[in-house]
Amino acid sequence: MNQARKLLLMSTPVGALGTGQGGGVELTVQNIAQELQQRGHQLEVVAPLGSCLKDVRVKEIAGNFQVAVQTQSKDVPITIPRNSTLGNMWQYARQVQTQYDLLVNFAFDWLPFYLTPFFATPIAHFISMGSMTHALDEIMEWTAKLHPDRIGVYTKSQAETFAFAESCEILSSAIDLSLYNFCATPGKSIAWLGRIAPEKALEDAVAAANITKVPLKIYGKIQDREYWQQIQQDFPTAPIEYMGFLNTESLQQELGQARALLMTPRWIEAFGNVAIEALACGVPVIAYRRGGPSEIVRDGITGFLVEPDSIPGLVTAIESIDSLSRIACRQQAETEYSLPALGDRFEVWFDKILTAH
Ligand code: HBI
Repeated sequence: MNQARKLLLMSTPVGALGTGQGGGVELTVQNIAQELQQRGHQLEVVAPLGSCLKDVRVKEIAGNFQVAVQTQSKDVPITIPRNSTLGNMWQYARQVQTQYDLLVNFAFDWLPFYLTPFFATPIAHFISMGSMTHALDEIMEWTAKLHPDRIGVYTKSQAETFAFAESCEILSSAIDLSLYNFCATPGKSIAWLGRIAPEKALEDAVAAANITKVPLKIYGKIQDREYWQQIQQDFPTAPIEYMGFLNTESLQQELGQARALLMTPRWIEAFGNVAIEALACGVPVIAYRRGGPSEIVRDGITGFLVEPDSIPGLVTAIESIDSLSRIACRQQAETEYSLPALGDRFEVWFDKILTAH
């Protein structure tokens, strides 16, 4: 970007940033804010009360959170609670908008899209998931038609879940690689990492461990307790161990010991941050050829892409994973998923918007 910009970043309104409630996009906001500030842009992040970001100014806004959209069905109407955090965030944005060159919305919610033409300052939207509900699809499509260059996504397969895929800017994702250490020699086990919930299909990874008898270490929050109980009942003798939800420091320490990371998404994962966390530690990724991970893994080089929902496919991949170079995994993370690489992609996007505006 040829000049420093003044940017107002509008957070997801489903929870306070820094608590993990915001899910994957929380990491994206932290990383992009840190990187853009590093490059001399002035920015402020508007986020729910209780939010905190490392080295970034946060304007905290009180109110009641939005319901997480992935808990809703496709035909739900738009709901906004009384004293809405989302509504309060955009009241504040309206008042301060003239102090900024660009507003960047990270909420997967109806209001910011609807407000886009009502604001004098241009609003760019980073969409953090694939298509979720009809009402949201409709307002996002309407916004994409009005301003074709204003929608950013993680991956092509995520964009293709929307009718406006062609007008999406593919921004991919990144992590702070300085927090992840390369591990050249793994232990005996493989790893699975993520929210323990049906859309993540942990049962397939457990089934593969049950067949190969390779120990499987499981990391992440138990989001759906019955689902987790059911898996343990269905596979009483599988060599699995639940390791809990670890912070980045201890997670990368453990993850680096894995011979491979298994990713078994049943839904179209918009990106799959856990894949680049594994690559950063030198761990090859075995993933279903579905959604974000299928655009991250270099098949046969930094992991294997498997026929979706095929447990025999997972088994075959596990049995040949030791043939891959762990250095190649770290190198892919450094080339494509570093914070500078992410900052470059966002600056190109912002330049396109601001020169067209
Ligand atoms: N739900 N309503 C709503 N709004 C969001 O911004 C949102 C969400 N669910 C999940 C989510 N954001 C993030 O965790 C995504 O990164 C998945």
